[in-house]
Parts: sequence; C-alpha cells; structure tokens
Amino acid sequence: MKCRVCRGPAVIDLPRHNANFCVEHFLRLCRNQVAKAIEDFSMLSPGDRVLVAVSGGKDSLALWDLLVELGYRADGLYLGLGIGEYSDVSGTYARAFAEERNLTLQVLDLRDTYGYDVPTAAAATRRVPCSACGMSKRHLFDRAAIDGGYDVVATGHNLDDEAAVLYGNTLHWDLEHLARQYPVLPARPGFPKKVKPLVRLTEREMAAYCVLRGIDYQVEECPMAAGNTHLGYKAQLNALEATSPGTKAAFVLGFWDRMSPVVAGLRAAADEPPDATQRCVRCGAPTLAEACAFCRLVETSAAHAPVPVPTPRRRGRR
Ligand code: Q46
Ligand code: ZN
Ligand code: ZN
Repeated sequence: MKCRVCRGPAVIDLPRHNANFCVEHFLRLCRNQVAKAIEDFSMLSPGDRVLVAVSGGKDSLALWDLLVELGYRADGLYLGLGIGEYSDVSGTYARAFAEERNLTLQVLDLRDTYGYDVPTAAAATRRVPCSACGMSKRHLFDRAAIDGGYDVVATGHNLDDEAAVLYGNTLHWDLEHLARQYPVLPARPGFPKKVKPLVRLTEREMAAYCVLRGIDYQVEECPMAAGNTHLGYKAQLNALEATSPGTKAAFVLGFWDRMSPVVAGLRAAADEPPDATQRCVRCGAPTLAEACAFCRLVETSAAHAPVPVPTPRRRGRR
C-alpha cells in the first residue's frame, strides 16, 4: 500500500478518495479539509478568538489540535456532565491534552456549579438524557463565549454526525431543522457565532488523526446514548458507504451546495431572534419566558435526588 502523494509506505486507505496516504500526507489532508471547510463557509477570520467545546473524545480534541496547527487562537471549555466514570475519564483526557500542549482549558462541572448532573436532569424532566444534556451544553457554551469575549464557538461535529442528522431530518421532511442544518450559525444578540470545522472529515479519519498525532481520548461511547436513533442512522449510512464510497460526503456536502440556496430563506427566518430585548430574569439570556429554559432546567433538576448512571458499554478503538 503506497501513499498517493509520495509513494512511501501508506498507513491508511481512504476509499472515498480512492487513495492511500502516509502519516505526513494523511495529516496534511486533514488540515487541508479543515482549512477548506473554514474558507468555504467563512467560519473563522485569522485573528478570531475561538472557544472549542471539548468533550475529551476524538473529534473535539482533534479539532482543537487542528485549529492550533492552522494558527488559530483557540481555548477549550470542558463541561463535567456528571455521567459517572464516563465523565471522569473524559475530563482526564481533556485536561491532559491541554496540559501537554500548554493550552488554556476552562472546566465547568454541572453538579459543583448548578447542583445537578445529566442523569438526574433526565429523570427530573422525564425526557431523554440528550435533551437536558444538549440544552445545558448550548446554554453554557454560549454564555462562556459571550462572557469570555470569544468571537466564535467551534464544535467537533464530523461528516458522520452531519450525515446522520441530515438523514433523520430528510426522512421526516423536517423543514425547520433542515433549514437550520448548516455548518455556520451567525452571531445574534446574546448568542455567539458557532462553527463546525470538521464537517469534511469522517469519524474514522478523526480516530486515525488522534492515533497518528499521539492524542489520547475517551474511546467509550456515552452510556446515556443507548437507543439514540442517530446511532442507527449512522449504521445504515455506513452500510451504504461500504458499498458506495463517498456517499456520505456527497449527501451532506451536496445538500449544502445545492439545497442551501433553496432553504436559505427558511434559514434566515430561523436565525431571527424571537425577541432580542426580552431577557431571562435569572441569567440574562435571551428568552421568550420570564426565566430561560436552562434556568428552569436547573431549578427542576437541582431539587431532584441524584440518579445513578448506567454502566458504560465497552467497545474498541476504531
Ligand atoms: S454526552 Fe450528552 Fe451526548 Fe451523552 S447524554 Fe447524549 S448529548 S450522548 S454528545
Ligand atoms: Zn506520503
Ligand atoms: Zn436563564
């Protein structure tokens, strides 16, 4: 197996590019794919201060590494979600990554700061854990970015994540979410700009990137993700990709290239703040109610007795 670029020994085959790559040229391909996504979607400007949403998994740590490699000023924020051993180990990897590279990592723990964790919030609200978790993450990353004077929040959503979401949105013809599915969300009053620079790279490529860059990361899946419909969509898309390499990239990148002009009007409407002048009486975030959804979640969850975490499912490094 030879590298397409230098004909040296290759370490990875990428069927969707119909090519193999050595370490140096695979890492360069990853940097180029991120740079292209940033340029194509006007995600970042050279002097931007970037806040990376760090989970301790392969995608967010690879993203942080790639942004620093590309010369961006990027700090990290790790949220302790209180999902038992899974969160403890994830936090250890995030801290180690930052310490080894002398990067700035803020750490915020839901239980220590707000008196709840994700399993307890799920029980208190009687909704799936990802609902309370996602709302907490969105609110706290937004707030940290605004308070810290960051220009943009970067998240590690990759091509597989976007393909699974697009697949679900398309199966249900969910026009509102199709309109919102875009790798850049502009800043608006009370909310920072948000970008997804890994949208041209797959999960497998991000795992390989971490291994080749010596980045240790949390390989376990979140124990609260069991039954998540997106995992099923990913499996189906992987089956399509195996028989027809490039399907996922064509699906997602083609959507943004060809469907975005069609849904642009819907997206502009979705990006409009409901009422930029109305603010949460507790935290000051934009909201339609007296207290924002996050502050109401905190109130409900902190009053609930702590709920234990399910045992994590084991899986190997991909
Ligand atoms: S951490 Fe949170 Fe994910 Fe776990 S509870 Fe769901 S949303 S699956 S990225
Ligand atoms: Zn090479
Ligand atoms: Zn609030």
